[in-house]
Amino acid sequence: MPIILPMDTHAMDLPEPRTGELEAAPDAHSAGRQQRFDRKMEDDRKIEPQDWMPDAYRKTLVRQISQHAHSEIIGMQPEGNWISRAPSLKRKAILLAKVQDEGGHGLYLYSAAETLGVSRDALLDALHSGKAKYSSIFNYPTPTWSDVGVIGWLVDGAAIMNQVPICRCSYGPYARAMIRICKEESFHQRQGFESLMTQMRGTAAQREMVQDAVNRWYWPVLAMFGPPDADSPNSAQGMRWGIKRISNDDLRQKFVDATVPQAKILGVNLPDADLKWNEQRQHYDYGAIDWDDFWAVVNGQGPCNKERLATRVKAHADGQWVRDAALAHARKQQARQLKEAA
Ligand code: BYC
Repeated sequence: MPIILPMDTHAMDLPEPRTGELEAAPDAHSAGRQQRFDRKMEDDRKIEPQDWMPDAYRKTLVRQISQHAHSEIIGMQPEGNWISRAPSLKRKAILLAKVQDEGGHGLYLYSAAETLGVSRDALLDALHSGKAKYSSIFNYPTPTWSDVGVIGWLVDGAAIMNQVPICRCSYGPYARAMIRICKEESFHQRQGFESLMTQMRGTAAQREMVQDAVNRWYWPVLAMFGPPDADSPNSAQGMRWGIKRISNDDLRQKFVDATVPQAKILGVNLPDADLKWNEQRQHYDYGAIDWDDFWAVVNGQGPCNKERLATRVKAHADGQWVRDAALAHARKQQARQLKEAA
């Protein structure tokens, strides 16, 4: 993936260096920058785009924020599929707004990634060529209206669990983007739950439809938190850098603990025969996740990977005229302003 790194702008937020510092050997200078960065990490202070940061920190953030942005815009598809078939005007308006919110989240996140010196075009190229990852969860189909409610309840519920801690991420632009995103995700989760509650108060066929959707989404949602901590290559460093605050397994456990009582209120069964309260741990025990299935989906073999990517590439190509028109308009305006100023 072509990443354009900005020049070192550390000096921009520092007082003029003293002569001694100017004459210091380059390695002493880099050690000083590293020390200042490490001190910020220890003090739990934010890193901002103009601050010096190690290359590996920058690359990790570009990886995570861009994957997150891609997930948001690909995530518009499974539900977008139902906008024209929503059962009422009210549900249609809610769904339209939700899918637009997801698009908006993608835009804040691409902007946050751009502050790290990578261009949006390069990020989108990586997505469209299949090089970049996006969340496994969006490669599953949405055959019924209940799938839309279950995405709101479980997928957005898992997203909030994962994303609230990112509001405290050490990188300022990512942390700030997450605050608004989490508020919106929280609303999405509630609307999903409310839609399912309505369906559960309906006919036996509607209740069956909800249960069937829960059966299909529950395990992929648990896997969505990422591999077990012991098999998570990026976790340890991500935690040291304050990018990741809570581990994959701990978030998964928090999610299971929060979901069980909600499932009871809804009146649905979670499809896990091993799900049981553990008095000693004060948590629910849960069954084994099929990690082979998870990796197959991550690596392109899920039920909808090809369709999701093809739809995304087509939407980008179909939107070319809009980008061209916006650019032409901006150029015209700029030329007019220059003429007026002359
Ligand atoms: N799917 O070492 P690990 C949303 C990859 S949007 C695919 O634990 P890390 C929503 C991982 O990238 C949901 N790949 O990594 C939108 C890594 O591969 P690379 C997206 C996954 O980064 C619309 C490898 O596995 N949320 O919620 O420490 C509507 C090893 O993993 C997945 C975010 O992106 C997966 N599920 O932890 C509704 C949140 N899991 O990159 C909802 C921000 C892992 O080394 N991201 N992988 O090749 C994160 O919090 C972290 O990046 C993750 C992974 C927890 C996802």
